[in-house]
Amino acid sequence: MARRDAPRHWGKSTVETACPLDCPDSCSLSVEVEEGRIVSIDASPRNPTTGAFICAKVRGFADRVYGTERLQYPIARKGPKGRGAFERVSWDEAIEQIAGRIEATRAKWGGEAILPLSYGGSNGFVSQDTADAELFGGLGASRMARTVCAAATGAAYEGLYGRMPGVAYADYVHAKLIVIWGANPMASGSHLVPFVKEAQRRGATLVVLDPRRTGLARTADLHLPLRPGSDVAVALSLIRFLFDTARADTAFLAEHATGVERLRDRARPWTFERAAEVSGLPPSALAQFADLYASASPALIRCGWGLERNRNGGSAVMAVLALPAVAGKFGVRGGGFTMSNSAAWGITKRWLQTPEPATRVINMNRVGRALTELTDPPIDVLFVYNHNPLVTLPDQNRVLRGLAREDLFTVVFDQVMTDTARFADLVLPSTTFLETYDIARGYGAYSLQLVKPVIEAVGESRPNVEVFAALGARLGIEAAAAYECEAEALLRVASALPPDAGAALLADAVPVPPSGPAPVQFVDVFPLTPDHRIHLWPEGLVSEPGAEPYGWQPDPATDQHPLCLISPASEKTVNSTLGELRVQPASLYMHRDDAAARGIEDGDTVRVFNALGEVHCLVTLGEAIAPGTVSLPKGLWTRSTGNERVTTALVPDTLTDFGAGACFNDARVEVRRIVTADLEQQRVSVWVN
Ligand SMILES: Nc1nc2c(c(=O)[nH]1)N[C@H]1C(S)=C(S)[C@@H](COP(=O)(O)OP(=O)(O)OC[C@H]3O[C@@H](n4cnc5c(=O)[nH]c(N)nc54)[C@H](O)[C@@H]3O)O[C@H]1N2
Ligand SMILES: Nc1nc2c(c(=O)[nH]1)N[C@H]1C(S)=C(S)[C@@H](COP(=O)(O)OP(=O)(O)OC[C@H]3O[C@@H](n4cnc5c(=O)[nH]c(N)nc54)[C@H](O)[C@@H]3O)O[C@H]1N2
Ligand SMILES: [Mo]
Repeated sequence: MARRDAPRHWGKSTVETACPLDCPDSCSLSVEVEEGRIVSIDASPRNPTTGAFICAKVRGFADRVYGTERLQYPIARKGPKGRGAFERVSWDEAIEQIAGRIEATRAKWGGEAILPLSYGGSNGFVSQDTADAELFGGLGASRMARTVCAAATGAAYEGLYGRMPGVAYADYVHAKLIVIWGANPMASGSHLVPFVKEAQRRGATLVVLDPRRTGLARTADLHLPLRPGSDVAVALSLIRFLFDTARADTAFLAEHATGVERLRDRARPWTFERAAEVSGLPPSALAQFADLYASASPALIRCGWGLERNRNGGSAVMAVLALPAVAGKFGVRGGGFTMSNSAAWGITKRWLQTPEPATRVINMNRVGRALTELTDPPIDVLFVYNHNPLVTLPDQNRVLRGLAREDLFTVVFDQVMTDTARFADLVLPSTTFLETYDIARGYGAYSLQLVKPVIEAVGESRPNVEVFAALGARLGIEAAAAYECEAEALLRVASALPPDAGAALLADAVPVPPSGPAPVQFVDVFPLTPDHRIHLWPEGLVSEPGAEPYGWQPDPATDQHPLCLISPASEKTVNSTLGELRVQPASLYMHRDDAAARGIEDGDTVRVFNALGEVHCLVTLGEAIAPGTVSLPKGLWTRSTGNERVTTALVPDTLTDFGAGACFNDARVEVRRIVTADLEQQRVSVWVN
């Protein structure tokens, strides 16, 4: 196998690269290297949107690169599954073992008994969907529906607008009203924040819809702490108001939209009073919001992902994205909306040679079921990469039962010894983005950038393409074997990008998307639907049985489990990436009144539970959350709690109304104080045996 040309930096040098981690911003980075080691990582002024600062996570990323948990060489399981005992093997032995098992599995069950399990949110275009896709496609493996995130938002956005590009961060300064709806940019995409603050300095009004009083909510003119899952009701009550008070832009709708009457019908029952009942907000606050939105121009909505992660997620996003159309907010700089800008580059994976096989598709939100229930054929080989399913997928206990199967052959390919890796038969060490080439694309900020190796690969870690190419060579899958090294993979991908973008990237410049750096919606960009109109009643979406656009399904709370548990992004990790560096034990955030009703005090150890599982953790009390809602971060590692379970142990594997997405925020729980305090004493080994 060809090894990549690692750069050698003698003495001190600064390397310009970019961050591919799963975040809307995708920062440019300047990395200082001395004697081949990373000395510092900071913002690079190359990219004006992210040039002033970067997050603490990436500034400290060298702690992962050189950390004690970093995987240095391949290891093979010794002893029972999940026990965590491994012994070192060579790369050749590891490749041989995997290939041998894949051949045996295919002979016995056929290719569908192999399941590649990846998500790749923190991967660019080189380290995901290149040699890996060719390999698993060529093997006729089961396919993965990558629905853990942005499935409902994606369905709604695609359905209404064909993913028309959104308002650029820099244009937020022109808005007179900014609505931050189900997003927490201070944690999850911080380069939007300075533009929002500048708009506020220039007199803009800020409205935040979030069950938590987030950093931006604290500075907002109006904070609406709605009940999670009630956004569709709130947005439809505004739409009803706009039509009923003749403030809907009927001329714009007639020219640019279809399905107007059907939307109006769905909005009709949603008076402010009814939306108030469902959302827990006062009707007067809804009326105030509606009036602010109808009156202001330019008015801008930043739609996030918090509102999608429940049974009504698709309809909620449809209703929120319909608002600027109904209210006639497009056509001015600083007006309209931003959702995900990932489609703005028009990139399709043209570099792939193997057509996707027509094999069965497994929804990743139900991997626990796939591993424990499928028989025709069962999953016999599981190949996990670019993903940490044991902590990030719904219904952790079911995923755990699947991973604990002694007969399942599991490969985990990662940078560090994750919770998932503990259940592997073989663990393979991968490079980080500071050791490889990749192409990073922002999905908030408009950026597409080259990621470059800054240091040599640590230990025996290898980039994804090399490993999948080696397996391809061994298994006779030519299209995978053709990726000789990652530099070659980079050229292959870059030459299949839209020509301007590919050329700019290879010249190490920062390309501009086809729609320009700051498009005005309905001036520079129009819906990418076939007829270039807004489909307010989107047809043909993947929907759960019985789901209709702008539908509302009641809250799943019960008397036994009345509290709504949400699990937003935290400043400490990117999903579970960097969770190994978390030092504080996890803490549930709870409203003081909910705690008082249960005799819980600040700093207590609590049991958060429902029918699916339980989590033991600390509790922090305050008033920065709607009563009835509690919050525990996503992306925790099992060591951060007292019983080796994380938030996902409480999350049902039900699906969103549209897009078959995850319902992380449909977890309903009860919370009780654990009397014998002390997290450490609670730490019992509950994995297996
Ligand atoms: N630091 C950091 N940054 C990240 C990530 C990370 O893990 N850490 N993750 C990245 C990824 S993968 C993604 S998808 C994005 C997500 O970025 P965001 O869209 O910001 O997503 P969340 O943090 O899930 O939720 C945002 C807010 O929605 C609120 N919320 C929860 N339920 C509801 C609801 O039903 N309605 C409304 N209106 N609000 C609700 C939460 O309280 C939270 O403050 O962030 C990315 N950026
Ligand atoms: N409770 C709860 N859980 C959630 C959510 C929630 O709202 N609530 N939201 C979810 C969301 S928004 C998302 S996007 C998912 C994401 O969930 P995951 O896809 O599991 O993302 P990460 O936890 O970051 O895990 C990615 C793993 O890939 C590894 N990796 C990174 N680069 C490479 C590489 O080049 N090669 C290899 N081989 N490995 C690499 C990293 O080290 C890391 O362990 O989590 C979801 N989980
Ligand atoms: Mo995500």
